Amino acid sequence: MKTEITELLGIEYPIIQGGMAWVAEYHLAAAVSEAGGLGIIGTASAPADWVIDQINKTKELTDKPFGINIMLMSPYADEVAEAAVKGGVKVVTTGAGNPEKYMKMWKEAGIKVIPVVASVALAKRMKRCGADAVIAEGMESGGHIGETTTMALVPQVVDAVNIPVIAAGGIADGRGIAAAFMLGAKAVQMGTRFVASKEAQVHQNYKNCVIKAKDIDTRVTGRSVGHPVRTLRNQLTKEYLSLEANGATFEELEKLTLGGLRRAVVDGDVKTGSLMAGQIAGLVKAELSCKEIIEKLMGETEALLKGAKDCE
Ligand code: TUI
Repeated sequence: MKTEITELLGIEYPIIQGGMAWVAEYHLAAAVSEAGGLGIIGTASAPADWVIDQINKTKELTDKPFGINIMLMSPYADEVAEAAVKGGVKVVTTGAGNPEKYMKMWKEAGIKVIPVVASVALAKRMKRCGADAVIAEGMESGGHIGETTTMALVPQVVDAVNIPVIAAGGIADGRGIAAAFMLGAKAVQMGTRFVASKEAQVHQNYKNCVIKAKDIDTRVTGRSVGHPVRTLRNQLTKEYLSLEANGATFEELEKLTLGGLRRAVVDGDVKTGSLMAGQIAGLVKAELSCKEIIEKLMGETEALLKGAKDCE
């Protein structure tokens, strides 16, 4: 399936895997790229040597394009931004901030730069400083989120910039992908659906929580400290939200979430771990391989888009 994004990135299908902290390591990234999407290594708060190692391991598993996501709140963001160049990655996505200061370096290295934006203002700014595309991510997403929904954000970003827009947040099947195309997106980014994939090196307890989740099972913590994060509800979110309601300080709240992703992903501690997932978790019913996910979803999408054409 050809779109401006598949052409830009040299991939088969317009599906990009989210650069999820702790979850998006090389096995997952390579599996998504091998299946024809764009796999992404989520560098989160890791140092450059870990990132270089992950890039090398991904290259051992696939010859296809893949990218890395740089989490701009990371204390290692500067060295990881340089590691993208040294490691010869083709695509960089960014999250949780404004990547402007790295743009010149990445463009000179021939890297395709695709920032995640949560507003029209940042999308316009990214376009002006040379972004190749933007990912418009709605607040349905898991992890660190903005304020606006995918349905409202995507068409407004599409109208504001003349570079391709990738839709993210609340997409996990062919209906979501087809809807994103109707809003003007040229590809989608999905995270939650790939958390529950066979290749994700995520503790089975966490995957089972995604598979069992219902529509109303996510919570947003951290609004009071300016870092809203969406996760599946559990003991951690209950305690956090109650502390937040009682005016706890940043330090008190941090104590609860410190190491929370590791507890979820590595230890399978689904009570006190941070089970990042989007609102669409309720739609994820089974653990499939990345190839099965991509082929199933593209089949659904093509059928829906053909149906829409036949009605014209
Ligand atoms: O970055 C994400 N999602 C993430 S990052 C992350 S790591 C983390 N771990 C624990 C606590 C907090 C974070 C987990 N999930 N998504 C991309 C994204 N970027 N969503 C929203 C934004 C965003 C928001 C505001 C990007 C830019 C922005 O404004 C920047 C500016 O300067 O205007």
